[in-house]
This record gives sequence, C-alpha cells and structure tokens, in this order.
Amino acid sequence: MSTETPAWMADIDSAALTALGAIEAAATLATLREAEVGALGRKGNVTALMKRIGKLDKSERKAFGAAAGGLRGKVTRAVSARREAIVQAAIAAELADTTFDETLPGLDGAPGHVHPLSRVQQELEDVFISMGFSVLDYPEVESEFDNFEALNIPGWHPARDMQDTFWLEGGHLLRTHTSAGQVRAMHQFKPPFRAVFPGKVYRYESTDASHDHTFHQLEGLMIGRHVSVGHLLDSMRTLLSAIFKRDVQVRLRPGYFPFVEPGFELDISCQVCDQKGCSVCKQSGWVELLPCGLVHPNVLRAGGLDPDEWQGWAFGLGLSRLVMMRYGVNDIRLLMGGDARFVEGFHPGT
Ligand code: FA5
Repeated sequence: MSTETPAWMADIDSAALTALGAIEAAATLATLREAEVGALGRKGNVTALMKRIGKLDKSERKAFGAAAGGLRGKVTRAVSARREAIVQAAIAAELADTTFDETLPGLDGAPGHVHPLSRVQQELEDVFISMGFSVLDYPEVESEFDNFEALNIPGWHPARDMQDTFWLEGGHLLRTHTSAGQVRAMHQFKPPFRAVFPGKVYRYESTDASHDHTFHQLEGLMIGRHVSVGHLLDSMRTLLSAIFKRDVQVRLRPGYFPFVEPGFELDISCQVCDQKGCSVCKQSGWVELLPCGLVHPNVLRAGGLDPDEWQGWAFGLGLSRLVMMRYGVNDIRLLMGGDARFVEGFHPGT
C-alpha cells in the first residue's frame, strides 16, 4: 500500500483554505451567506470537488470521496459557528448601546373584547340557564319545511311575503327567523323541555335604522302539559329586567303569527329617543321587540306531539334591537357594519 500523498490532496487543501478563510473573514450575515454559496452552492468550490468523485478511477474514489465529504462537513459546521458568532456579537453590541433605555414603557397593546351583540346574548343565555333552559344551536341554512311549512306557513300563505329570504339550491334557504328551530327541538327532545336558541337570521329586505338584512334573534320555547300565557309573560319580564337592570316601559298587544294562537307583540319604549320620536321607532316612541304566543296545534303536530297532551309557548326576541335599546344605538346597521371604531366604544363593564 502506497504512503504517498495523492496528487488531488492539494486541490482539497486549496478548496479548504479558500472556503474556511472566507467564512472566518465574514463579518455580517450577508457576507457569510456569500462565503457559504461560494463553497457549497451549485457552483461552489467544495461542490465542484464532490462532482469530481464520479469521474475518478475506482482505486481513488473512496479516499477522495472521504476527503471531499469531510471537507463539506467541516465547511457546514464552520458556517453555523460563524453565524452564531455574528448574531451573538450583534446582540452584545445592542445591549452595550447606552442610548437604549430598557425602562421605557412598551408599546401599548390593543386588547380585544366581546362584541356587544355577543355580550348581551351571553347574559341572556346565563339568565335562561338559571331558569332551567337549554341553549341550542341550529343551522343558518334551513329547509323550507322547517322555516315555513312546519310553522303553519304553507307556500300560498301571505305571511311568506313578510319574510322573503335568500334562496339556495335544493329548496334550502337562509333562515328568516330562529323559529325555524322550533320543530327541530320538538324532534330532538322528549317533552317536557325548555330551550332558547339564539342566532343570526336573514331577510331579503331594504334596510333602515331599525331593519337590517342580517340580524340576530333569540328564540324561547317551552313545552309542557300545563303551559300558560302567565308563565310566558313572567319569563319575558325576567329577561328584560336582567338586561336593563331598571324598569323599562313595555306594552303588550295582540299580534298575528301563523305558528302561535293566541299571538302577542311586546313592544318596548324607545330607549334611543326616550319616546320623543326618532328614526329607530319611526316617531312612534315604541319599538317591536318580542313577539310571542302559545304554540299552534299544527306546529305541535309537525313536531310529533299530540296537542291534546302537550302545550307550548314561544317567543322570538329581536336580539339586535335589544342591544340597540340597551346601549342607545341609533342605527342597527352599525352593529354588523364591520367598523372597529364602533365596537371599540363598548368596553367590558358597560
Ligand atoms: C318573527 O320572526 C317570529 N318568528 C317571532 C315569533 C317567535 C313570534 C315565536 C311568535 C312566537 P318578526 O318578523 O316580527 O317575528 O321578528 C321578530 C323580531 O325580530 C321583531 O320584533 C324585531 O325585534 C326583530 N326584527 C324583525 N325584522 C328585523 C330586521 N329586518 N332587522 C332587525 N330586527 C328585526
């Protein structure tokens, strides 16, 4: 076995000298990157050595491969070590800079908070949970059956005109009211039961200060053997005093909805103008907020319940309007308008 130094060793030494010298001399991350590319890049001098391996005579290939591969590993480690040294030196220089005052206050973060709609919804959910109600979540994309037919509103019924909506393919639609969950709940739970289901609803209508095309409602439904209007009104009174924490004037009047009998409209005195008359209450001093009534026998039947055995009451709270009344918001379109300046006006505790 020959102990002579092979001729190619000079090439390995020369490549090492160039590559390691450039790495050692690099003072910034940019020049280090140049040195790295000069050695290990596609056209780098260490890469050129690696490409030679395949062209060598079989007898030399193993030793040359080991030497070139060893150099590549050494260069790679040298680049990492130099990079770390450059970064540490930069940190040390920054810390040594006496013009940096670490006692100055940091940048003021902007903490988020819940939207007033979510806040009032959560408060209402807590009130109803404390009265033994379940909180349910139903789809916004509904069937025509659940949104209309099951609620005693067949296709020919004029009440359909009051709630036109956005129709989807396959007879589906964006629900026009949370009442669409009533029959779903009847199928889902064994009576007696009580539940609220809040959510977003959609209507194809022009907007004004108190009407939006996308708004929030909260439905209440109670099914039992002996259900009375008295209990319904008491629940609504509890709801309003929990939100307003003071007496607000309300009025109850008969109201027609095909899915309740008898039906009522509960209006609230306009909290935006204090009943002086404004665009929200359309100069009337009153705002429609909480329609309700006893569940119609046809709806109980659609829910698989025998009306001779079971009764129910339901209400459909205009949650968006309740938020307006609570905070004195004079245009409903501000609630879902996506303007952060509006939402920032509401801070926790208000
Ligand atoms: C209904 O939606 C019935 N489902 C309510 C109901 C439930 C009655 C259970 C009986 C039993 P109405 O279309 O009136 O009813 O809407 C209910 C409430 O939602 C209204 O009182 C009002 O506060 C609110 N509301 C209605 N339309 C809009 C709108 N375009 N923008 C904002 N709020 C609205």
